[in-house]
Amino acid sequence: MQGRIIKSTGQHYWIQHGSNIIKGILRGHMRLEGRKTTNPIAVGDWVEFNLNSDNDAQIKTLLPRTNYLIRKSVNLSKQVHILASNIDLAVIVASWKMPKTSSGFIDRFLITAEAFQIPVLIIFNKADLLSSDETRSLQTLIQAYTLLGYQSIAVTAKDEAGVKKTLEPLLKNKVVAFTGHSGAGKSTLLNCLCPELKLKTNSISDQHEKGKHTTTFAEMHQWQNSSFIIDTPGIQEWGLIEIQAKDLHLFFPEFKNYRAACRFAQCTHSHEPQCAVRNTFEVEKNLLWRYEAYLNMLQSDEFNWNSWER
Ligand SMILES: Nc1nc2c(ncn2[C@@H]2O[C@H](COP(=O)(O)OP(=O)(O)OP(=O)(O)O)[C@@H](O)[C@H]2O)c(=O)[nH]1
Ligand SMILES: [Mg+2]
Ligand SMILES: [Zn+2]
Repeated sequence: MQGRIIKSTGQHYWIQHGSNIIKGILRGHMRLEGRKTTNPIAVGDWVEFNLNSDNDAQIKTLLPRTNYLIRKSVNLSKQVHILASNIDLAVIVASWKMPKTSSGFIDRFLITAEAFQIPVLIIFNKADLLSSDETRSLQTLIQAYTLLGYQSIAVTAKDEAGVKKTLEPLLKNKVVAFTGHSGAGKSTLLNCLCPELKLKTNSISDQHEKGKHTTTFAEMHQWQNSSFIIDTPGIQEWGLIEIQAKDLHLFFPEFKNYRAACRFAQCTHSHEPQCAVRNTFEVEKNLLWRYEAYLNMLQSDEFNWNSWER
């Protein structure tokens, strides 16, 4: 029997099989095979399973994934985690404040999605909290991401009808994954789209202006006939994984038109003479911040420099 994982607690899995939802567990060997990640089976995965005499599922095979969103934590545990798989659209719910989403976090999300060519949408939520100066700065950032080819918009969940009108055409008839920091408003936005879901939400902590990790397990919610959204628990950091330093530049779409003009075929676009990428972005100042973000990432310890091949 085949089905799709719609919820996982790590211990238990819920599988959509036709119109039924079956609770199941993993066969032991699968836990071992997936030991690279904290979750060998992720929400969105297609699996093969058997039913035991109590009508519980035993998951025996993971079917090949078309894509997935993967990250590692940057803290000491360095845990690797698949947020969702087999998706049509990856959405980052970001907020300018309460909590602040850094551009480094957004860039790492974009690079991860680029690795599988997953279409993305950047939603800047909580527009109601911004001063007019902050609104102007946000508009500049939105224009910059749009220029790079990433659809990005500002919304406020305070305006439920506005959210529905803006997001419905962008999200319907797709399998969409929502990710972002805790407290950015992922579950609140989903409730705007489909109030019947009644997803739990929680206020931001007064002291740290951070979320309280209200959503604890990833879960795929059907909100229209053929529309699905995976709500995921908020994450603090987005460490890159499965990407080598020498390939990082491939995931910056704005470099594409210039790379071939670099003097060296293996140019890292950092220190080499006659680098067309560096020459371009040092002149075109409006995207210099992304080039600088690239240089910062290259130097970060996310990459294993031993694997650098020249
Ligand atoms: N002012 C304002 N508050 C919002 C907006 N969207 C969400 N909130 C509030 O922000 C808080 C956190 O929202 P949640 O939907 O729980 O955030 P989340 O991203 O699901 O967080 P986790 O489940 O912890 O990952 C709640 O108190 C929401 O009411 C918004 O657009 N404006
Ligand atoms: Mg939530
Ligand atoms: Zn170069």
